[in-house]
Amino acid sequence: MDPVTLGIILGLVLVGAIVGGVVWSKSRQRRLEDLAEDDSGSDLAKPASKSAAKSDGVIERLRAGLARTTSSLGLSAIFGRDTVDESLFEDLETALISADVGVGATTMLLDTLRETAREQKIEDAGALRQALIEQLKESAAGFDPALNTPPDGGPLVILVVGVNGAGKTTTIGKLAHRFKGQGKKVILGAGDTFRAGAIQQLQAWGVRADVPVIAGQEGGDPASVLFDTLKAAQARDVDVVICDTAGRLQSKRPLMEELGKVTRVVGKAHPGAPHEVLLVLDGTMGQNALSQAKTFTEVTGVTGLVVTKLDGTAKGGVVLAVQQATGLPIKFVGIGEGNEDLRPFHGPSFVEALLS
Ligand SMILES: Nc1nc2c(ncn2[C@@H]2O[C@H](COP(=O)(O)OP(=O)(O)O)[C@@H](O)[C@H]2O)c(=O)[nH]1
Ligand SMILES: [Mg+2]
Repeated sequence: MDPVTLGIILGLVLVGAIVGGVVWSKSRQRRLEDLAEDDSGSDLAKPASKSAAKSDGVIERLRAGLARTTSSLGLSAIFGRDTVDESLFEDLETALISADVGVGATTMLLDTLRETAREQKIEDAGALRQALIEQLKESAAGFDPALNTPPDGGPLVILVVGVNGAGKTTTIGKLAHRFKGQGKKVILGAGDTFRAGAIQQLQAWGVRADVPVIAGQEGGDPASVLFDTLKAAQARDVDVVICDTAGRLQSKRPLMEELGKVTRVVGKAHPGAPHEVLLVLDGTMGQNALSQAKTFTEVTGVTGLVVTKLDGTAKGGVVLAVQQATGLPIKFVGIGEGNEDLRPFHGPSFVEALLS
């Protein structure tokens, strides 16, 4: 065989091996994703026994989603020491602040923890860790993550607000999927008429979750689209209405005022609505999320928080501070981009997943 032919044959063999490898690794990735999907499921839509059997998987998934924050906290090294001394408290302070728990919240946490350590004469680092966990669980337990129920027996109307890119539309898609899995009749309103492609993005989620989307024109009046959505919901005897809105910067007053108008129009179309105004906060923003929360609360009467993208951040510590800082409950957390990657927030389990 001449060297040129040999070269061509070897080349073909090499290309074949590369293509085969890529196809194999893609199909393996798909199988892993399928397994992950199987593992999650919509808890409320499943029979109790099955859901209890799955609860380990759910905590594991939450823990995996929080892995970056957990490793940035580095608590294992801090609490792996032999003694409790001032340097341990100092390192703990640095760790909490770097995971974006915030200076104010960290100081308060540590003051209480020092006091507990003194009172209970805690000398063992493991026991101190447990005391911190208990303290955080206790403060988280004061917030009720349950969704409000409409007093009139009509549809539950949820308005979703937040700055651009926070994860509003994605959260709406996941919520639609979740409610649908619970056997509820859902309708979505494409109230973000501002951002290019926002209507199509919501419509795509509508197709995925198999729920209708009421939409108008890009650049149109969001209040009128949401008015139509509520009228459609009444006509079709829907259980849950979820309204998307355009991302607003908290510093841009007129946009915030427009959000106030949207809220009033929704209330006109259906007295008492919206029953929930969920403020979506991007978990990767850390402490900046807190200032957004404060401004939005002034304008729209936020009833609850959703913290997204906890899977992609080392700043998830903000979750430990945001309820205290705003006085508002976190109702859901986002831990990925898939249908099932929205978890109802349960403070004590969150603390367990993050710190245990
Ligand atoms: N990793 C991750 N990405 C998310 C999550 N929630 C939203 N995203 C992504 O964040 C980006 C912005 O989301 P989008 O819903 O369009 O934000 P909106 O402008 O507030 O509507 C998209 O690429 C989403 O896929 C989450 O919980 N985890
Ligand atoms: Mg959007």
